[in-house]
Amino acid sequence: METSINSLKKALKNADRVAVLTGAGVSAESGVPTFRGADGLWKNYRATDLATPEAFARNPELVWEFYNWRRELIGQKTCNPAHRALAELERLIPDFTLITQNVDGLHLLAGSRHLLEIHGNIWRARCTRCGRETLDRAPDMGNRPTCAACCGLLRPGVVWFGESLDPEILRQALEAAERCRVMLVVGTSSVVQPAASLAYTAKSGGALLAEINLARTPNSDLMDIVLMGKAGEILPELVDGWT
Ligand code: BV8
Ligand code: ZN
Repeated sequence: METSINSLKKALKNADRVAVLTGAGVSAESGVPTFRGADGLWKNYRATDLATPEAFARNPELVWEFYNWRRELIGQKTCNPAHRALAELERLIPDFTLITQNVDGLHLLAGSRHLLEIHGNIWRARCTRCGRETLDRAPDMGNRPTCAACCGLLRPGVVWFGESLDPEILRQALEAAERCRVMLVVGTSSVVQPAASLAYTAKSGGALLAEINLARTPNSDLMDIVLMGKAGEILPELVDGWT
């Protein structure tokens, strides 16, 4: 009897174009807190107070305190077998696109290159006056960091709730979802839009859909294959013994 993981492995091997959507669950085994799980960030903090443009306009120091705390925490974490397996998959598949909602930068550290960070990156900061963007791995940016070029107030280089995603990045993500033959949806609760709709885009493009998660999600019924378990255990199994 063919197991689900073997049929997914076969589908991946026969696919010339693959797209993967990841969420906080792929960084969970690195010790990066997720958003909506038991110890999720949004359990202890109100996203509307900390991850919206209104919150930043109201109290930029508080928002920077939140992001400096997360930079301090994430800065001590390294990538885990899930990140590394996805970097390996990129090397094995001719046309591979990794679309991530995560802002922790761990996919880049693991070696992923065909990467779309659709919610931005916590290590980037953008000037609210001249738009200049910098990459800075210092854990603490201070609570009112300013632009070296124009002294404008810097903001975290992430996409907040109520903000549109970068149109070019979103276009590339939609194109990858439309064209792929297989889409993996890994470690996301599939509640945040428009990311969660990428699975529908792939489905309507005729792709085989597989979900890897500890629990079912609102998109589980859309999937051809649902693998329940840890991303850090299932993804390496998919690439083991590939050739
Ligand atoms: C926008 C960056 C246009 C900041 C984030 C349509 C319908 C309904 C609502 C909306 C809609 N369109 C827009 C909205 C509003 C909103 C939205 O989707 N709200 C939801 C919550 C209802 N969307 C937006 O505002 C987006 N903008 O659409 O622009 C627009 C413009 C103006 C007005 C309206 C619309 C922007 C969304 C981006 C927000 N920014 N992050 C920061 O991080 O600080 S979102 C945040 O959630 C993170 O990026 C995170 O990645 C993302 C999604 O969460 P997940 O990654 O899924 O994490 P979560 O904790 O939820 O789940 C973890 C999963 O992993 C779980 O399923 C768990 O079981 C699993 N897991 C855990 N451990 C493991 C595991 N799986 C495997 N292995 C493990 N070991
Ligand atoms: Zn500036």
